Amino acid sequence: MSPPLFLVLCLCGSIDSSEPPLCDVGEFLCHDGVTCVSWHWLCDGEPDCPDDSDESSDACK
Ligand SMILES: [Ca+2]
Repeated sequence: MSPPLFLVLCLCGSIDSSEPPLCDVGEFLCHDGVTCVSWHWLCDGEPDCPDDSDESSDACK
């Protein structure tokens, strides 16, 4: 009966990133990994990322 540590680790892993921050706070990193767009542009009906990932279903959930 172990506690759900994987949940904690998962949450911490998403916050304590080992990668350098590519985007400023309030920006969304496109799935291409290099393009940052404002969160205000997320799911606004117009693709702002080169790969349209700001309008993808997982970004707009
Ligand atoms: Ca957009």
